[in-house]
Amino acid sequence: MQKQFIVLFFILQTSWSMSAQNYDESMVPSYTLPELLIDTAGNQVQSVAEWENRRGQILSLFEQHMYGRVPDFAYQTSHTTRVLDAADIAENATQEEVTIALENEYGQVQIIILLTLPKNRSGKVPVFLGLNFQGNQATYPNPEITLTSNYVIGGDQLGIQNNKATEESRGARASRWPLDLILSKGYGLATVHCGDIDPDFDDGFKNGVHALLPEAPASDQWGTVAAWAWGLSRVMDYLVYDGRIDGEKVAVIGHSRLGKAALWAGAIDQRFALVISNDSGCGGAALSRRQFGETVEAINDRFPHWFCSNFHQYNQLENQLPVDQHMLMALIAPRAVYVASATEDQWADPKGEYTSLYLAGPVFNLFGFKTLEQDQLPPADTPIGTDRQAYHLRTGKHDLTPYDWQQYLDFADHIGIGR
Ligand code: GTR
Repeated sequence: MQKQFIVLFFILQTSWSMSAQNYDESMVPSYTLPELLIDTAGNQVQSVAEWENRRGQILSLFEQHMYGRVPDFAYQTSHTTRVLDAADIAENATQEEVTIALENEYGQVQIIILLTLPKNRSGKVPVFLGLNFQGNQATYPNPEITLTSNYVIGGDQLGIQNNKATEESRGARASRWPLDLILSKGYGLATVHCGDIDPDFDDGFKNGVHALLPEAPASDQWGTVAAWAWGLSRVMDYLVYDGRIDGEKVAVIGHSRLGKAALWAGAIDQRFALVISNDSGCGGAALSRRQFGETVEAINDRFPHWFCSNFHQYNQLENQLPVDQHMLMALIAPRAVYVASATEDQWADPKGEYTSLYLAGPVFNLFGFKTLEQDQLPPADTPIGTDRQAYHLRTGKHDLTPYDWQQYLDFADHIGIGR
């Protein structure tokens, strides 16, 4: 009886919160985006040098009002490597776990990188780096991979019980990480469980990397998305150090909330050569001002820990945000950015995701790159792109699929990362 009541409550609550969302294009309010190329002094940005200055201004605005800046703190870092047998791919690849330990007087955080590198290429290896949701063991069915002991989201069908990964979770998310395809194209894959960096629940910032600081973040300091992005940079520190890897050819990729983190990591850390947002939606690639699908209020209500607390001031006040997501795309220039959406993922607002990518064009243009020609969302399953910006709308649901990967790998080849 009690269970039925809980289920009913959940359905009512879900349908209530969904019905409060807009999925009707004609209901998108009229909006004016903040100017990308007019700096805070009111001057038009006309050169790369002027853009570098403007870039700094935009980065600070995102830090202060949305993702939160990383506070200064000291810690020591070290790493250890454990080579895995990886019997079924051993002919073509090596697989290992590299554990990065970050430590200070307040605690220790261990970030375990599952690193798989192809054997079939000479020279340094280009690598895709992406956080995963359910633990490294869920990305590939190798029984030697450490079963994460950190908090995971997901249910029985993924082998997760009470936010703990069980043996059943091994390989449960392998479809999101098509290792054979990635390796066959000559790329390596580095993946890390996001919960190693910051477990994805609202605990007042007492766990994950936040626990290396004595105080909870101030209103303009990092939430969980910024912590994940910071963690991606710590993994990047390792990748550029590892002599087998080409540190100039690392693509950072993320799906959904982890796509938000990939974009923010790519914006802050200019070492990433390619930044890939898969279905990242609100707080990721989608323009906030469209208020289509997930809104600022909806995301802050359900995930109060993702962004800095200043961002909560913009619930239902998107028009007052000093930034919008086309500016996030522009921060990645002149490096490459790929945005992808899915037809059945209206919650993430495919049109808003494409539009922000398109509107960043003038900054890529400053660097001498062509801009995307069409301002309208392209038809499904028709990837489009320039040498620095690319997009596709996949038929189907909110997910990261081999089709998506195929496009990312092709684009990485196109821009020369695979060479
Ligand atoms: C949803 C959330 C989205 C997206 C997604 C995910 O519940 O509203 O912003 O991040 O989760 O990460 O799968």
